[in-house]
Amino acid sequence: MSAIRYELIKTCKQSGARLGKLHTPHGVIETPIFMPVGTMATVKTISPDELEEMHAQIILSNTYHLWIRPGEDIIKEAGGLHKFMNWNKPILTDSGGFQVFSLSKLRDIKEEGVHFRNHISGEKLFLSPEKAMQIQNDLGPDIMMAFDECPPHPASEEYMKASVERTSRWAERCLGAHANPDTQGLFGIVQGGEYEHFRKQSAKELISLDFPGYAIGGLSVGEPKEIMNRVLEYTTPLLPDNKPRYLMGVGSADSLIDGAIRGIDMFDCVLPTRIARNGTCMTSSGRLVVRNAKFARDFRPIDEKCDCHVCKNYSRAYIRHLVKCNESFGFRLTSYHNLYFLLNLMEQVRQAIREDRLLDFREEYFEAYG
Ligand code: PRF
Ligand code: ZN
Repeated sequence: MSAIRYELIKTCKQSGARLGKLHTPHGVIETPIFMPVGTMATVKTISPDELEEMHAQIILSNTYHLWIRPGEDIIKEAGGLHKFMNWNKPILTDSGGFQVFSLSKLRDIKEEGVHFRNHISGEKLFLSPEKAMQIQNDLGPDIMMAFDECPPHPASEEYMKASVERTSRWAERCLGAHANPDTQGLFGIVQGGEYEHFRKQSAKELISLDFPGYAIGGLSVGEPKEIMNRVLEYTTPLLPDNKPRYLMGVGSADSLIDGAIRGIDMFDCVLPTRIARNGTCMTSSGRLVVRNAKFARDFRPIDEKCDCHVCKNYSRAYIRHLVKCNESFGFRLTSYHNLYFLLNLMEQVRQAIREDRLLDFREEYFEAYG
């Protein structure tokens, strides 16, 4: 029995977007969904109670960071990541591959795995498909990710071919090393950059290994949005209808809508919480930089159309003051609002799919967004 089961409820007659349910050991997730990121076993500044209050259904954490600190042995001893951080809903962990590529300058990719240096202490480390599986088995998330390579953008055809083929071999090793397939689902990651033939090859090789879900990696790495949309247009139809599709590292409001239209079910990104910590808010009329002097005497909420706890109780002027003074409560308020905003956007996307009107919704949304 697979730990993860995707149930397709319906497809939008206007756009082909999918409304579904993802069954996991820690509950059912309604898709399409945005997953807040809790890299260090905490969604920065937000408590698990607050995440529940804003209807977060699943969060993401990172193998690489938790391996380095505090170490997966300590989290295993605590009874697993859910218990350790007091979050009893589903958790997905990324495999560490991407974090090694984005955080470590000195790295050496070999067939057996990747040698690199700890981005904090400089200590020599080695991560492989087998090690990434052992760490994720010890952490105990509902969904684990295969150990892949996210190639740089742009990458030559020659480089991409070698990388995609290695990612497929690594995926097979991940399946072989996975100790708990009955309680933890392992997703494969389709790579191939913007080369249609490599996306096809990658999807085909991974599908033959029969994962309970598939991610699309290697996007949002510096390419224009039109390219990402085109890659999604030819990649999602290659994936099986009865498995979830996860677009990794994408979290701007427009890309969530455009991804859902192209058949994506799951998204994650640090964007809402990262920009919140420098005083930028996502709103129904676009981004609002609350630090800006023009908000000094603006006593309206961040977004007049938002009904989150922050928008019901605090003004732009107050939040600007806190953020300008580096008060941590200010960053809590902007982080809470931004996460609520994206979770609420996905609820609206699901409703538009139910009503077969996601393309109309997109038009209306982009009109207001400016
Ligand atoms: N692979 C993994 N994690 C990721 C990515 C990837 O390609 C991306 C790409 N946007 C974000 N996170 N394992
Ligand atoms: Zn709000």
